[in-house]
Amino acid sequence: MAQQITVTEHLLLHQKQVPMATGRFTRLFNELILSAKIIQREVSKAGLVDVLGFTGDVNVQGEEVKKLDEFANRVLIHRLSRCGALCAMASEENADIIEIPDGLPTGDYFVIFDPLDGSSNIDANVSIGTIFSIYRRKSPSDTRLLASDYLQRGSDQVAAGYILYGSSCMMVFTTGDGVNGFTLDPSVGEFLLSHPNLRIPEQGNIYSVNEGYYHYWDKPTLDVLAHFKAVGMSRKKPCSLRYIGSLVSDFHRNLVYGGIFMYPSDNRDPSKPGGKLRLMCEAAPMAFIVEQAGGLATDGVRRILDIVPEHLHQRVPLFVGSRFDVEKVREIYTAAQ
Ligand code: AHM
Ligand code: MG
Repeated sequence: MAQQITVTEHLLLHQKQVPMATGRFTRLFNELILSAKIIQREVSKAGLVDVLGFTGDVNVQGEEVKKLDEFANRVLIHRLSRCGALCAMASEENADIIEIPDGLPTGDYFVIFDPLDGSSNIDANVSIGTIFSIYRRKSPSDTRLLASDYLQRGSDQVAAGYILYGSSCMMVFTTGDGVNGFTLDPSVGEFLLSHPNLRIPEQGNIYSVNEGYYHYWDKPTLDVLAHFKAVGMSRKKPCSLRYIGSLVSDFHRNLVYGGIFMYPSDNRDPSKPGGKLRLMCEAAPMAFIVEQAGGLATDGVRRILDIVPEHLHQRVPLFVGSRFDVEKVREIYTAAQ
């Protein structure tokens, strides 16, 4: 049996070693952990929607019951507002910055999250996830929050992680000192350290991409695909294609087995030249995690963690995973420039 260290114990031990970690950071994390448990409880009942009467229905208190992604968003906003560690927060579901309501204690951290990524998969009982990314504001606490306090490059993240609502519920995160995975033991209601010091294999045998968009891609992207399908590159056989269509699940599988997840830009919608995924609440946290696990993340040319966001919901092409595989992608795009 692995050591039974809870995620909270792990944070407290970690806090002793890392001077930047304060009690406030732990409080922020504790609210994330509690939110994850609450969201997991509802996600596990998703198949009972028609039986118990969920979305669109009016509950006994006369309130309309929210869809799961709206529910997850509300839980996170409610809990995190009260942790006393935040100057503000942002969500994939909200256009603007979410301020901490007057009267509640504040702090220096900023968190941005995707409350329930891959939620279009819920009805098919496919694994989905919550992604979070934490920064520390740069301007003094007693001054007005500036855009530069939250539009920070990914390499400035203090912590990032995800919760995977899968066959088990897992929380995987980094505070810049490696990556650890915790599995929720439902019998005790605690996340226990199950995957200490996760390392992604240097090269994988899996590529994950929505290949249905093939005809929307440019030549370098087609060359990238050809590379992963080719026989005898640096591998003996072509890579396997695995694509769930749920970033947290696809990313997590590749983290454990090795491989590359790709969401390139395409010409489907000229208003979204950067592909579909969002820099701040999807690409940057995954990039921080993968680099801490020994992998890489690029938009094709640039390191994801070096990109300074221009706005909260900026989109970016994403290639993230095993080091050699991502390096190959970068080589192909760079040569095409
Ligand atoms: P969402 O944030 O609206 O859920 O969209 C993000 C999801 C990711 O989980 C997944 O990688 C991607 O969208 C799948 O998109 P597509 O259906 O275009 O392949
Ligand atoms: Mg999302």
